[in-house]
Amino acid sequence: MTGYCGVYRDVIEKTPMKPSVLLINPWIHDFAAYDLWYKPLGLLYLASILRRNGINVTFIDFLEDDPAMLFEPNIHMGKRKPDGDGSYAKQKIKKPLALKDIPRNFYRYGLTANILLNRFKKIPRPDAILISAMMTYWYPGLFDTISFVRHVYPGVPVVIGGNYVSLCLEHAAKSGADFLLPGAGEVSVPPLLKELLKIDIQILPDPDDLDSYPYPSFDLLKKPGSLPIMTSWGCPYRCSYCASYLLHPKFQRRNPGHVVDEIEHWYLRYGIRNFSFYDDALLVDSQEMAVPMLKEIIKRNLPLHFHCPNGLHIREVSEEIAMLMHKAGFKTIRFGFETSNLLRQKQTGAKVNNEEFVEAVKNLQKAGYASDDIGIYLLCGLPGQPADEIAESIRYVQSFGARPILAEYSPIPQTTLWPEAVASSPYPIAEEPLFQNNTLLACRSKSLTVETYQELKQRTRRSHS
Ligand code: B12
Ligand code: SF4
Repeated sequence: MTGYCGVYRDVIEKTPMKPSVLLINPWIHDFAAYDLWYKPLGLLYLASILRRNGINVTFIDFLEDDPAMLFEPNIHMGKRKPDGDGSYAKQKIKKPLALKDIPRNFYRYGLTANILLNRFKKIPRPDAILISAMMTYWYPGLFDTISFVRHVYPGVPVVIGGNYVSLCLEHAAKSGADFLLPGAGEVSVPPLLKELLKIDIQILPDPDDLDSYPYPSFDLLKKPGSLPIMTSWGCPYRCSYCASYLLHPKFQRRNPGHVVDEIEHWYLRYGIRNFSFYDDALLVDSQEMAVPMLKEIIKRNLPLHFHCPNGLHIREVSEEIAMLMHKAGFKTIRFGFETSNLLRQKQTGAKVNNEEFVEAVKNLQKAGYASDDIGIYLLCGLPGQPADEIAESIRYVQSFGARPILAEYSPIPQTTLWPEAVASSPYPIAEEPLFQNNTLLACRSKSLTVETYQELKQRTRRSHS
């Protein structure tokens, strides 16, 4: 715990006429965290739905940038790049006991308690607090956020949701929150708030029709350098290491024209020129979404940059898609290839094979992408995966003139690969989500030593043959 106990008495307690709900994007506690165009999109969708129903919504982003952080003690300031990605401000903190033997520093990413208290002073006392949780192994930042808001607003109900709650419900019971809501917040939050606040919530989106959703409340973000756009939820594939279908059991899409309308809206309203896509399957069945969407962006002549840090489906990259992506302004392109090993491709879900990879890279090069632009994620540290396989995959990707990027395997509860992950790990990954941190390579085989891993990382930086 940090030194914020007791100071909550300063917080102004105003009671507004309308019910008021505070949404919080919590601290991250981790060895490393980099902001790859990340925004708490789920929370901001919830904000719009609540506002539509006359609820007063306030939002505090614990990860926001603030120049006042310069005057806080022991802070490493974050740096933002022109495209909107960048590093968060961070403060070294004590490692959780479970990680005491890991020889790396541990940090709290985000604003200090001092600065946050000033923010809390400026908002009305909420009737309920909703906090979002993303990575399973980020729960210490969430738990600390909960203790913090409990001190600021004793007696106000705290509700948590998001991926951690959906994937580790039992563990989340230790969080100290009053309500745990796994799954889609837009389905679970309205009935709870109706009951808690004794209010009427009637205007709801249809969870089976993404076009019925309001735009996220991006006006709550402080001067965003970039914004995320969702075109779909879920994925039709079932890769054994992935949680997509657990979080969104149905693959659903918006109308591509509506997506471009939204992009244009944020460009015209706030001058946003950088957009990220978080979709799990943006390019799948490209005639349904990617092709019409890209053509429309080009037709409207929007001077924008798009970033896809979350891995696109490389098998979908036809000559047409590659040209359209390049022309529409897709700047950061990352693809999930994972391995060049045929057997592992088949065992983990067969989302792509080597021929499809080679064809797609050729199409991207032809469209004008340089080798360094074509980022290819390779999974590293899967249960039973020998270091040689990763080395061979790096060589393979480089030999076709693309850039390999290692994605360290994070074991995720409830996925198909989970039982094998639990069996292969020397850590109690099922009892302690901290060991699901990708940094730990918790399921790596014997041949993938720390030195070998460092060496493989070095190889990914070498120039391409
Ligand atoms: C965007 C994203 C990223 C980005 C941004 C992260 C960043 N640090 O900048 C990038 C690409 C960089 C990334 C990286 C990684 N990611 Co990632 N990422 C995602 C992704 C695709 C989308 C999350 C999202 O915003 N969804 C959209 C919004 C609308 O949904 P949402 O916020 O979840 O909100 C909904 C519900 O959760 C709920 N809800 C949300 N908040 C609240 C609050 C309340 C109170 C309630 C009731 C409900 C609720 O309602 C919302 C609406 O339905 C998810 C997959 C997914 N489909 O969720 C993976 C995911 C979270 N990532 C995952 C992984 C494995 C990783 C990596 C480890 C991959 C790797 N090996 O390198 C790294 C780790 C990076 C790090 N340390 O930061 C895993 C989870 C791992 C874990 N153990 O938790 C996921 C689930 C991917 C998967 N398919 O398995 N990631
Ligand atoms: S294709 Fe990608 S998003 Fe879909 S299940 Fe596989 S890894 Fe997950």
